[in-house]
This record gives sequence, C-alpha cells and structure tokens, in this order.
Amino acid sequence: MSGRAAMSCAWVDPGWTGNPALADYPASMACDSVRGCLAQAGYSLDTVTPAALEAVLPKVSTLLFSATTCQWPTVCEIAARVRDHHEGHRLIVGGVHVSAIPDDAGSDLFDRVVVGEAETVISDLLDDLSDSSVRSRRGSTGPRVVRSTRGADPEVFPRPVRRTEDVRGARLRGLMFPAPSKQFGAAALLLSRGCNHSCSFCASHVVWGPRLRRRGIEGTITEVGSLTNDFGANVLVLVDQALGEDVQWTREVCTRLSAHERGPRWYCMSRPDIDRSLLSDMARGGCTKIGVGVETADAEWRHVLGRPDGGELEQLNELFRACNEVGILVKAYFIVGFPWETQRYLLETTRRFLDALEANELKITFFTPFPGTLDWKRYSNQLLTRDWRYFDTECIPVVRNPRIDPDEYRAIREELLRSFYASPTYTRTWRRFVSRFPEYQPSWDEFAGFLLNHRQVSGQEEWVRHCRQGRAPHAIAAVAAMG
Ligand code: B12
Ligand code: SF4
Repeated sequence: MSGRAAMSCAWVDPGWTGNPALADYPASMACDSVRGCLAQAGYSLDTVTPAALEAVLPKVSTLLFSATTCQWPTVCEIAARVRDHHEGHRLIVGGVHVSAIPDDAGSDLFDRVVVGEAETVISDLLDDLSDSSVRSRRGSTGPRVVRSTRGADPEVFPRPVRRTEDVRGARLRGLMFPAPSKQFGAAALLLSRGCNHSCSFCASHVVWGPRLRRRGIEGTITEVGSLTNDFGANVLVLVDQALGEDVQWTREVCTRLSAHERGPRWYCMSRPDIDRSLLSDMARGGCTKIGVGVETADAEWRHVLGRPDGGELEQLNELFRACNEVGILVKAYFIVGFPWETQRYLLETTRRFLDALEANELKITFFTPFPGTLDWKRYSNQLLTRDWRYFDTECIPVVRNPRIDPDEYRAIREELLRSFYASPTYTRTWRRFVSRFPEYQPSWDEFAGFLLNHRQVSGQEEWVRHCRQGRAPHAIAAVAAMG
C-alpha cells in the first residue's frame, strides 16, 4: 500500500476538437470508469486540462491519456511536452485509437499502451509501474502493450466514480427533454458493452469485442439512483452502442426505472430494427430521445455498410412516428462523403429522402474510415489526408471523391440540413409532437436557438425567410426574429 500512497495519478483531458456544443458535455466515461478501478485499488485520480498540466506535474507521478483518432495528435503533443521538460513521469495511454493501432504510439512517448477495456488491467498495471525499478522511456525498447481480457463480465467491474462538479456542470445540448436550461446536471452511463453487429464504418468493436455484454439489473438501477439522488442529475446519456438489442433485459431495466417517480430522463442510441413493443416501456422508464443510424438514403448502400436493418423510408418513418407517439424524440444520424456519391445523387435523391424523413433532429457527418474497421480496409488507399486531426467526421470527408471536393461537400451538407429543417415534413412532425406533448415546447424553443447559434444551419437569410413565411416551426421563427 505504501507504493499506492506514493503514486498519484492525473487524467489528462484533451477536450473535444472545436465543437462548442460539446463544451459542457458530460465527463468522459473512460475517466470515471478508470477512477472507479483506481479507487478500489487505493489510488486517487484527478482530471487536468492541458493548460493546467504544468502546475500539476510536480504533484503527480503518473499521467493517463485517452484518445479517439482525431484526438490522437493532440494527446501525442501533450505527452511530448511532458517528456521534453520533465523527468520521471509514467505515461499510460488507452482508448479507441490505440486499441485499433497500438503501434501508432511510437517508441518513446508512452510507458504503457492499453488495448481494450481498462477495467481488467489498470490496477495491476499501476502496481507494476509503481515499482520504481520499472522504467521505460526514451532509449528503451518502446512502450509495453497491455491487452485487456476480451469478453469479461462487466458486472464484476468496479462502478464508475464521478465528481459532483462534473455532473452538476454538464448539459446535454441539441433537442433534449428536459431542455438544457431545465437540466440540473447530466451524466453518461454505460449499461451494456459491445453489440452483435459489425457495421463497416464502426470502430466500437476494437474496444469492446464482437458481442453484446450486459450489466446486471440491480447494479444498473443502483447507479441510476445514485446519479439522481447523490449527484442531482436529471438527464442522462446512455452511451451503450445499441440499446434494445436484448429485448427482455431492456424491458426489465425500463420497468424498474419506471418505478422511480422522479427518475432521470435519458437519451440513448438504438438500431432501426429495435423491437417496436419496447418503445412504450422505454418512454415509461424515462427515455425521451433515441438516436438512430439512418446512414444513407440508398437501401442497397445500407447493406454494404452492414446496416440492412434500416429498410425503406416508410419503414423508418413508421418507427419515428411510433417513437413520437410515446413522447420519444428521434435524432437521425446520416453520413455523406462516400466516394461513389455524385452532386446530383446528394442534391436530388438524398435531399428528397431527408426532406421526407420524419425525424426531429438530424446529424450529418462525413464518412470517415477509422482504423480497425472494414471501411479502413476498403478505403485507406483512397484517403485525401492521413492527418488524424481530420478524422473528426466534421471538417472534411477524408476519402477522395473525384467528383466532389471538400468545399463542395461542406456546402452540400449545409444545404441538406437547411432543407431538412425547412421542409413541410419537419414542420408537420414538430406540430404533431408538441400538440400531443406541449411540455416539450421549451425543448424546441431552445433547439431553435442552438441551431442558429452554432450555425448548424447557415445561409441564415434564407433560413430566416423560411421561418417568417411560416414554413418552419414558429419556435424557430421567434428565435430567428430576435437575432
Ligand atoms: C459518447 C460518445 C461520444 C461523446 C463522448 C466521447 C467520449 N470519448 O467520451 C461525444 C458526443 C462527445 C462524442 C463525440 C465524437 N465521437 Co464519439 N462516441 C461515443 C460513444 C457512443 C461512447 C463513448 C463512451 O463513453 N464509451 C464508454 C467508455 C467507458 O468507453 P471508452 O471511452 O472506450 O473507454 C474504455 C476503453 O476504451 C478503455 N480506455 C479508454 N481510455 C483509456 C485510457 C487509459 C489510460 C486506459 C488504461 C484505458 C482506457 O477503458 C475504458 C473503460 O473500459 C462511442 C462508441 C462506443 N459505444 O464506445 C463513440 C466513439 C468513441 N465516437 C467516435 C467518434 C468518431 C466521435 C467524433 C469524432 C465524431 C462524431 N461526430 O461523433 C466526435 C468527436 C470526439 C472527439 N473529439 O474525440 C468513434 C471513435 C472512432 C475513432 N477511432 O476515433 C466511436 C468509437 C464511435 C464510432 N463511430 O465508431 N462521442
Ligand atoms: S454502428 Fe451500432 S449496430 Fe453497428 S456495429 Fe456499431 S454499435 Fe453495432
């Protein structure tokens, strides 16, 4: 235990790449999960921003880093700064990027590279590193790669340990119920790990492995209760890959949650083939929003992406209507930037499809083949750039399309978003929802401000004109008129 007392750890949070909507997103679940493991093993863990790191370095011996692909260059820069100016710190890195390509960590920045879940390895690893004879740094043979045990039962993992200030300060933005101004605190929660599918663009399995693993119901309910009662969170984001895959288990979790009269409301990700009979249980259990991967307008291409579950437009709309009928908002996730697309396909076929989609919120990202995915194998020889910073799905489509350049793609994406929110279908869907659930009106009012402030819909003059003509929701019109 003396080694443990002497070893203090800090989690270096690189932050999100330039998306102001994520500025107060709930704290990283990876960090909270690792904090839970360390607490059980007798270590403590502080979170530190890169700006505050210099001041903290004299007080800590071990720095922990986590990175998605687009965060990887930033994490390496921070680690290099530490290495250049300070002696003796142990640097450990984990997360989805190094889980896919551990060799990307190079030979001299990190002491250990963790592939997969922290829970099965982190405390042994710290014990190992706390032995001061263990050194590996410049001049050594490079970082040791530590692989987690695949498929371990998440029920036996220590529960994440959160910090009250993180939960109280966090908000879930976008179209949310409760609306952001009515949220007192927000947190992320993970009930199940992995999924039984393998969509060609999805990198999740490099961390979780190929199968769905669920937590026990009791532990889940206790954690939700603690988030509400001890931390004051009234809204949660369930970061499970695809809630609803195990129908019986999901129904049971929701039934137990519905017994909590003042339980939190939550947002989750599900697949388009979710069992429709689950929706009312989910709504009763507190679900107020579902994210659904629609991905592309073309059902055949959905097959190629490993998403044959979506079906045609009408099947998707049936699902979305069923969600709305029980008070669940729908966010559709859509991808553009495939190398086979043409301007005409996007501005005609895709626009027609999106304008008729009865979703309540739309996110359009650029196709990005991540390391470790099937699409990486398919497209990594056609990349516009190998600078990982651009692998954020937001700034450019990283796969070369000879017919559409990145600027044109950005303009097309904006046009598709503008057209979706200005479409008569959107107005109709919105009106139907708020007439049934008037308590959601503030959510739409705030969402209108969010769209305009974050320039998610640019070409504002035209947008405002649409609003004034009453072709978009009047809530959005009111915000547009004010600003
Ligand atoms: C919630 C979420 C978000 C949230 C929060 C992200 C976060 N990292 O906390 C928000 C909305 C901010 C977000 C944004 C983005 N996300 Co996201 N996100 C997710 C999601 C659904 C869950 C992440 C999560 O909290 N998991 C739970 C925690 C516990 O898991 P974890 O972070 O992997 O950590 C475990 C292990 O990796 C490991 N570990 C992680 N770090 C460390 C560190 C150490 C030291 C150790 C020992 C171990 C360790 O142990 C942890 C516990 O088991 C995942 C998919 C998934 N289900 O995993 C996608 C995912 C991480 N996101 C992804 C992407 C692409 C993005 C975006 C780039 C794009 C977008 N448009 O959404 C942005 C930008 C983010 C950025 N700048 O990095 C990809 C990443 C692929 C990649 N190779 O980069 C994923 C895998 C989904 C996918 N499409 O494949 N995301
Ligand atoms: S996109 Fe969803 S359903 Fe597909 S593999 Fe990833 S987590 Fe599973």
